[in-house]
Amino acid sequence: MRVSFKLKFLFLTLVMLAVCFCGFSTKNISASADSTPVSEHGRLSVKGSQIVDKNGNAFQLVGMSTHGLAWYPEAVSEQTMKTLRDDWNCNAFRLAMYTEEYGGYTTSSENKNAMINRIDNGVNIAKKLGMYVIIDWHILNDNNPQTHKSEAIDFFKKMSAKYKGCANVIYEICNEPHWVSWASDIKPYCVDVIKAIRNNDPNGIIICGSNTWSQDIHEVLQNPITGYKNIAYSLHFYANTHTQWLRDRLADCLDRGLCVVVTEFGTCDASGNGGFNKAETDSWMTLLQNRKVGLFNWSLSNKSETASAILPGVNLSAIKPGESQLTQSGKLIRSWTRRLGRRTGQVTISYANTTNNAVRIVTSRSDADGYKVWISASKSFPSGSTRLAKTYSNSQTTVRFDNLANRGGTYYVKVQGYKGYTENGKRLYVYSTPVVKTIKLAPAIAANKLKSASTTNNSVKLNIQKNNSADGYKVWICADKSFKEGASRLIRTSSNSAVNFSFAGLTRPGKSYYIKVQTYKWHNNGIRNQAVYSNPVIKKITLSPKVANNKISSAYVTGNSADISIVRNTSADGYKVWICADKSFKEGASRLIRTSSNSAVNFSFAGLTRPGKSYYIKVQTYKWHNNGITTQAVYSTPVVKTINLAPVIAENKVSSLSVNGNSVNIKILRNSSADGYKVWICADKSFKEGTARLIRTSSNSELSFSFENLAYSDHTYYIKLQTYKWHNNGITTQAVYSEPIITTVKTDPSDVYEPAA
Ligand code: IDC
Repeated sequence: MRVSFKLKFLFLTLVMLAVCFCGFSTKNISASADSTPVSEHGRLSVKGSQIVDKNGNAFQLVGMSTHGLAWYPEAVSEQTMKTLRDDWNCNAFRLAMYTEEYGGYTTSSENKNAMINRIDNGVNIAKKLGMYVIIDWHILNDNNPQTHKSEAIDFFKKMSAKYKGCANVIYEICNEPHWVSWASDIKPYCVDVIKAIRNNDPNGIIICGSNTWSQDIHEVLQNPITGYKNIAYSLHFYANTHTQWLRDRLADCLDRGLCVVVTEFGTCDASGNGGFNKAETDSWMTLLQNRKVGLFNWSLSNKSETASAILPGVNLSAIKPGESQLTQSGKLIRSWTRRLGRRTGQVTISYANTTNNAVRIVTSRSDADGYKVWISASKSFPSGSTRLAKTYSNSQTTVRFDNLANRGGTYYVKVQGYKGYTENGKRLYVYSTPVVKTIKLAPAIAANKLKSASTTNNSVKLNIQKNNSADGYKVWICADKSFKEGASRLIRTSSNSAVNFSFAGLTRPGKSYYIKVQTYKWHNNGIRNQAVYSNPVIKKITLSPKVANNKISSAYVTGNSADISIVRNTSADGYKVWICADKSFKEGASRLIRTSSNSAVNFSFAGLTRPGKSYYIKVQTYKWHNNGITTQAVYSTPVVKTINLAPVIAENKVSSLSVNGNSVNIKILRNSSADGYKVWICADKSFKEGTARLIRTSSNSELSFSFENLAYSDHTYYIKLQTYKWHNNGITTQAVYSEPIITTVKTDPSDVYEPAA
């Protein structure tokens, strides 16, 4: 059993692999087809110094910041953002909406409306692509956030009312305050804006700026905003201006529990132009990678300045995958985002099937190099008692754990997709967010038993044992042991009380079939509702042979009896013959004679009560047959015939007798409905053949009978008279007789013998 099951599984796996390799390419599967950063990670939140995803796992935001939405709105296009997502591995982008500079939000009501439209457009694209998006209130010239506080509150009220349910959106409420005080300017501003947002949106992450162009996060640490959850702080750096001292500050603040996001950084001077510095940028990126700090590079524009990622003249709304349209800064940033944002696509358990000691898991398919599936009886997956199965291609999504110790018990299964890459000669892996599910092994279902079977030459009736805890049974019949679909027939019940199964119309009389019985029960394994089966019980069943019809060969009836003779069938084990006044042959109303040998072919029914009337005779030949389960009788098709009992023939009478020596002359009365008469004479009452003499007429008008030269003189002779009539009893034409009338006559003594003249 075990071996064949394993072989079957191996075979299935090979077939599946073959299908995968022949049917379609396993390459070029975009994770985006099924899952997106937001569909995988859901609503983000702040946990200590870390941004975490919906599962509580550390999550690093990786993306680009737009330049000012007023300058370069065309960068916010679906095509460009899709390139960032799928080629750059960005999971987020930032919408920088200047407040004062060049067409900024506060500069006119026209500009304000234009900005709101561009933010909405950006959020819609983020939603469509499943990317996170920062709505950035980009103060800069307006160094003190208090300057436009009421506009900021109004703006964020609108945004939070609109996007409160949207997991994509992150609010950044003051880009870069400077020359002000954290405690008395920035913090109070932030608290007021936070209040406004929280009135609508209780959960969205809010990022606050700090003094000195968002570098003074250490001041925040002394005096953080309290009473609100999901608050983070921004740190901005430009790699050629802000170096190790600012990295040390970041590391220190993180160590002390401040949640920091680098919502803006450049690879160059703080001016945004000149001083491209790869080495410092790499040092920063390494720190951010190690600490999983979110990062947004300035900027997604084609302006001719060092910070721009895109070459001048390139159409910003249609950035293509690859490096060809990128500046040196863009190339460096892309090389980092491709590493940091690398993902496998979310993997989960899409199907599970259990037995009482094994489970087969099918994971969803993603852009992974393979899948790892752990199983453990403990949710903590302790290394000693956890088993791991790994696949090596993204199309190989099935793993199986056999021989689990806790039969019918509960297990935990953890699933992750993985993808390998090489960095600095080292092989590294990125994993999808682990998904843990509870799996309940199937209960054991007791095997069922075939209790009895009865066959005909083209049908089988089965009776199985009832299993009160089952949800139903499956019973198959097949001419061979394969039970292949198409070649086998199946009856499935949906209740445990249906225990009788009939297969009719089978085509091989006298031949063997196989019956498979399984009991099943519905079982929720944690992933789906599945049927659990007992071990199959397979039995061979042999259809009955055809038993030839029998024939009634002759019948003889009287007015109250019927004698039936049938043709002998030498291969039979006996016969059953019924008689009944009607065709029902109901028990009680019919009489049955059963023989137990094929040589008893004569059947007599006496004491019938309806002379001259019809009865029905049914004849069946039977044979004992062991069908594999039960020994049963097999019958021929019944043959039913009508039989007519004899009518009553009136007795006749001798009207005169005359004796002449040793001769007797008899006259009888005529019976006009008879077909003739029989008259015997005998020296004794025996009327034995040989000793009796008989005269038979064949018409009812011959009424005179002479017996001459009787052997004994002076002797009392017996005369028997019977009237007869031809009668078709349904099977045979026979004579029917009246009751015999016996009279006596005495021959003359020899001395009074008068010889004939
Ligand atoms: C710069 C742009 C530049 C634009 C200028 C407007 O790169 O094209 O003319 O703003 O004032 C920041 C700011 C960001 C700056 C950037 C570079 O947040 O708006 O963009 N920078 O100076 N802080 C530090 C550097």
